[in-house]
Amino acid sequence: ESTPLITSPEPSVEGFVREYLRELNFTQGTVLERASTNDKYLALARTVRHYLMSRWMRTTNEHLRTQPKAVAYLSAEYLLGRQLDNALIAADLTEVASEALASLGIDLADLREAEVEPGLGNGGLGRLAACFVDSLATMSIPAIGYGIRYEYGIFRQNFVDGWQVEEPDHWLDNGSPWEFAHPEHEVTVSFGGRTETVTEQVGDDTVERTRWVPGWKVLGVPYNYMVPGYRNGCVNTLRLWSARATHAFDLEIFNYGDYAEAVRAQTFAENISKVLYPEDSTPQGKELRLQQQYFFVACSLRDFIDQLLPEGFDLHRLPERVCFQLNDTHPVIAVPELMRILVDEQGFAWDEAWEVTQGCFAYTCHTLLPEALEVWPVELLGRLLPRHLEIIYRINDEFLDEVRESSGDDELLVRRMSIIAEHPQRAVRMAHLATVAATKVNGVAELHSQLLRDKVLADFARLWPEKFTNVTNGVTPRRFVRLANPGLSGLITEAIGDGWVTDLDRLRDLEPMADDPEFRRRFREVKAANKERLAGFLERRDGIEIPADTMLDVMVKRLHEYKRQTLKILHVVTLYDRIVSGRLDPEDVVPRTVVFGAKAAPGYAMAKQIIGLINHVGSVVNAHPEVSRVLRVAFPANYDVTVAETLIPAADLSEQISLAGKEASGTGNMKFALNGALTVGTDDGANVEIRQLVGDDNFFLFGLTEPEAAAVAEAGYRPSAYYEENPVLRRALDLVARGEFSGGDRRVFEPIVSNLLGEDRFMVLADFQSYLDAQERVETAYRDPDAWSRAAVLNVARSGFFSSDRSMRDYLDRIWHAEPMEA
Ligand code: DL6
Repeated sequence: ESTPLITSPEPSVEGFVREYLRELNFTQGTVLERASTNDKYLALARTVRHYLMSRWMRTTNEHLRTQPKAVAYLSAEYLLGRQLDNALIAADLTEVASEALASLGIDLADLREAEVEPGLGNGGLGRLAACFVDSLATMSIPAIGYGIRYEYGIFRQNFVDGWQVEEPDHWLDNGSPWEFAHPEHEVTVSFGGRTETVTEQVGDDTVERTRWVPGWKVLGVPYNYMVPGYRNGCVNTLRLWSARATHAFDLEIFNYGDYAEAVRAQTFAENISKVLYPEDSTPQGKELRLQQQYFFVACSLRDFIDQLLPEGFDLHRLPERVCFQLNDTHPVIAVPELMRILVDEQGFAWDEAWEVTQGCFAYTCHTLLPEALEVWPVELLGRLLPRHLEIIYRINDEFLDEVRESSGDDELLVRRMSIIAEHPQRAVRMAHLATVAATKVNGVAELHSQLLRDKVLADFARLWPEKFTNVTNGVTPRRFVRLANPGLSGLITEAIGDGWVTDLDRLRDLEPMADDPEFRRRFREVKAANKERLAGFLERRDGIEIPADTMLDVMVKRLHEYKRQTLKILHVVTLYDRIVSGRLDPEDVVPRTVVFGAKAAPGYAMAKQIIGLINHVGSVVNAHPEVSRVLRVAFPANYDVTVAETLIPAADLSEQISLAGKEASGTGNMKFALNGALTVGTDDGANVEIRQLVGDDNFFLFGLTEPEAAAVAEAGYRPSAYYEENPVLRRALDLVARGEFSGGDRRVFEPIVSNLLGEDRFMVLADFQSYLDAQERVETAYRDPDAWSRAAVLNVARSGFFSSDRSMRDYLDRIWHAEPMEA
């Protein structure tokens, strides 16, 4: 029985004013006349929380009372974006808050700007996790998100002379009004040490048990965040863990009088949740990263068992109560951790424990690049988590027996499938461990799941075909349409009602509007207003000028060679060259502004070179009197969720140009289509499904297909042949090589040029001509604004499938088998 709840206030303007002033005076400790913008923002955030609080308490209580099957999403990253507006729309409070603030002489828009977004993720994978928890709450699914409360999120990107410079992200500096610390629920996490065998008497039998004798410990303190569903009374929880030194640790050292050592020990422990690793596709053999991974899953499993299950719960039944979804391999160390809890702490027999464990985990793979599949050197894992390594060995032994039995002792197959790699060093293959343990393994788009089955995990798919499934990614329509694009939202709602916000398939009802000239006109008006809003935003933020009336051609995503920002910039160079050399009359060019947004992992030298190239080309293009009349390059630094929300609704053209077979899904591609941009893209990731749905006529396809690219690679790809045979390509590359964009210095971009000519792993040169042809088709189409906007409206109407609500339904049907709670 829980105590009666104090209910949240009913929304009214006067009530809101009262709550707000109370927060400002009593919590923030200031008065309106002297309050800083940050004071006003913090008071507003706390006021909004009041209105969600009783829903949150009620949802939590209901979960504890009814013990439904829950989804526990384990993710090392959540790229949340700003919280204020999302909380306001979820609680249906935007108007009340804005009127209330206006009556106090405050503009809500000014306070929005004061919020620093928590950048607790690198890119698509972390943003996907944030979309998923939003959808789970909106669908009233009992769910909890577990992750890490990094003190420093993804680095802030700056450009100095066009080159990326990273700065720390002090996102907590001004206070974080959306979190609730619960030190009383701290969890102790152990590391290091050794294992030992002890004998125990169980009844008449003497049994041998292994025990872990850890070397050191840290504490995990949970911070809870509300995850409000959209106007449905449900508020789920996101629980992020922060590391603290154990008290015993520093006290002991203090007693010896070594103050400096005590502080060092504390720093050592707290480093675990200090900073987000700024890598998203290349594993780093970093000890601290493995510490982070184990830290957060150990806290989360302990928390789920101790806090969310009733006392005395029979853990044999755990699979009835939870599915732990492993978001990529980062949380996979949870598998041996659960085995350790069941076998070592709960006294389960190995087989019993394995059955429970296999029933509790499911694994999502998010990559196709072999180098992005995480492996941990056995030496490191054994030093940090000796008991877990033993458990992994035993899982592997039993698994390999199964492989031998089913394959007639095919030792080559055994080596390929083993959880332990032998070369170049002994290491644990986390994707293999996840696949062996999981009830289901899914890819994130149809093509990706097929390639997982056929290539990356083919041996496993042959052994267990029924384990493999697909769930195509999705994005939340609340943040990426309703909030980010109020103009389009209003237009849609006026046409088909507001049900689309939680049932995005309803966008189909817009299809007939594509043929209505008046609707198309208003659609164009919305796009134009969004471009104006973007222009103002970039002017204020970066001093970047976006000319009115140009096609907005946008490529925003992490900087990675496989995504091929190089192909886009070579297109820009080609346009520049044609105009400067007089082969193209600027009058014949559709004016366009090419916008880039991309962070490069700090250790990824080639990606940083490409950023330099884009900025240097941009400077030359923008400074050229003739070229800049029809072509501009804009590269605002520090692309993040907040920038995305202003940029995507303004875009005309969405660049999704990875080499086919390399991008697992992409989710930016979905956001653009939903906001009425047309895609120029390869047959890769979710582009395939986008094109199928929006129709060939409304999508600019180019490039090799995955089987074609594989065949080219197989036959021995020679990029220089394309350079030799294509004069347009040759001119573009020669310009870069000759130093046209680097003040005549040929050395500056030499690594890019020689990489493209010598290796070009992602076949930029092979796809170059096809890409130029597609861009010609784009130009032709854009010259007819009415036909373009018809295609854009059809993109919106036919993209409802890409709601993360649909992704959640697919996970529920195919993997989780959990049910929504009664509203
Ligand atoms: O599934 C979310 C997102 C996909 O949309 C991208 O295509 C994919 O590149 C990204 N994967 C990663 C890989 N990280 N690791 N490991 O970020 O996932």
